[in-house]
Amino acid sequence: TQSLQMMAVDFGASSGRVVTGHFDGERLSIQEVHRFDNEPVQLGGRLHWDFLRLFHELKQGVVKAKQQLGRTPASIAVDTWGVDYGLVDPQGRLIGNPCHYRDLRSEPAMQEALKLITESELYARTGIQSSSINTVYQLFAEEHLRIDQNASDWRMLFMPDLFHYYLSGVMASEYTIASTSGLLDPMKREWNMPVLDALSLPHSLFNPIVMPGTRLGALRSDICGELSVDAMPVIAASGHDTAAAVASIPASDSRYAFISSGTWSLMGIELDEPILTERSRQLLFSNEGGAEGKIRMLKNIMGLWLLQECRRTWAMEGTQLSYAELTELAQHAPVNSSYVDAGDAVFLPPGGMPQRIQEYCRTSGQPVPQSRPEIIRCILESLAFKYRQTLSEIEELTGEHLEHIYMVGGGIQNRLLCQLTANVTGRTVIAGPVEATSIGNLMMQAKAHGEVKNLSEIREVVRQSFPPETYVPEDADQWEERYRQYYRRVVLQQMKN
Ligand code: ADP
Ligand code: LRH
Repeated sequence: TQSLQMMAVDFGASSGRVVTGHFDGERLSIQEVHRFDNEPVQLGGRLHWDFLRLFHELKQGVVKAKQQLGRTPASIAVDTWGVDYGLVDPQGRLIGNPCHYRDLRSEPAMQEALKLITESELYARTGIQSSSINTVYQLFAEEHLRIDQNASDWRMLFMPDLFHYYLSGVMASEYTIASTSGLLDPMKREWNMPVLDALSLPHSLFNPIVMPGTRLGALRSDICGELSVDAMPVIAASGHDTAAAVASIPASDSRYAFISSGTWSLMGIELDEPILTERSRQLLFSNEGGAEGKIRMLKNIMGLWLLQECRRTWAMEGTQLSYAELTELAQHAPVNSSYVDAGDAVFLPPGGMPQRIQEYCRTSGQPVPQSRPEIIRCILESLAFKYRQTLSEIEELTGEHLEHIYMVGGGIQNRLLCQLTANVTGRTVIAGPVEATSIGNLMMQAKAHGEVKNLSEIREVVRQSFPPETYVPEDADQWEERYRQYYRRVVLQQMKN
């Protein structure tokens, strides 16, 4: 084994970072060389990602990575959030800035698409939970793709594929990111032709699927010249951030649920085959693709988006608060007795989050949280209760008892949420690493270099390199009682509506 120095670019929905990784054959060490905000831009009535700015940040990261390592890294790979894409013409020009999955255009498109294929059929064919953010509905919203002749030779590239294309000149769709779209056959792990045809989506839009760990090509010579770096390999490691995070869970057994905690909370379990039943559809579980063809059966829960948006609103009102300060406020909040459903699509769009949370409590007949500490406390407890509900659904669907919960991602820096999760679920929470996504990205590159053989070796390396923190459940009886209160106020209430 040689010593391997690589770089990973991880674009999350709220921030991005560029990390170098040094793998000595047994352990991985990482260093963050560049971090930046990822702020969407509302323009002309549409919510966009600022792709050019993000590409600029990526290039800054390449320069800083070379500076830090003293040479060009052995390879580069990009991962991003799911479902979003850019369109390019035959000359490789980007057709507009990619739209944000929270843009409102896809909600009516979803309703239209479901007139052509039922939700049950779509789920049976793709195994993806019903949500307006899914690529399938976003593409359906782009009517010109179906009717405009000029669009007949355009190609669709998911965000990591789009970065990889502009880095290497190679067009491909990496399997894990493609698996978030609602356009794949989860059994064959290929584009789902009957679904494309039902919605008249042109086959020509779609690129070949490549498996995680595929070398796409070398860094383009113009970029090498611009940044003074060598033509390092560009690797489609694990394009979907959540898939990369799950690959680096430091577990040695399989009896666990995971929560990848960032803007979203993705809670689920790793399986060999998808679950495509009517029950898993009703419970809103997705079957996404993982490393080595594994299936990530998981649920998208609103996650810390609820807190991010409150923070943004309060900043616009003139109070800038760090995440540490927000958590501190919740720590000293009065006892909470109001909850929201952290899976409810009413929380999907940006704007006015504190008011939307208050409105949810009001219309569901609960006390309305007034102060900022009360609102934060309501968010964090609602997330923990949603995790417990989701855990029992996973156990129902798989027939397994899951002994512990692995939590990874930036959200585990909220230690209050980790402890609440342990208390409410009554399961031990094993938290870490914070940078699971970048680590998964780097270790999938190491695999492509032939330096580790498989997923269990990857997880062994992560275990040795980044010791996790354990949270033991406390006050079981009190939280059991509170969960019943949540169940009555949120879950049963919804069943009635
Ligand atoms: P994404 O990849 O989706 O952009 P991250 O994994 O970076 O998200 O996680 C971001 C979240 O982590 C924030 O919404 C915030 O709630 C939480 N977070 C970040 N830093 C801290 C901190 N110092 N204390 C508590 N929570 C934090
Ligand atoms: C988390 C994530 C998640 C969803 C969402 C759109 O960053 O990738 O798994 O796909 O973004």
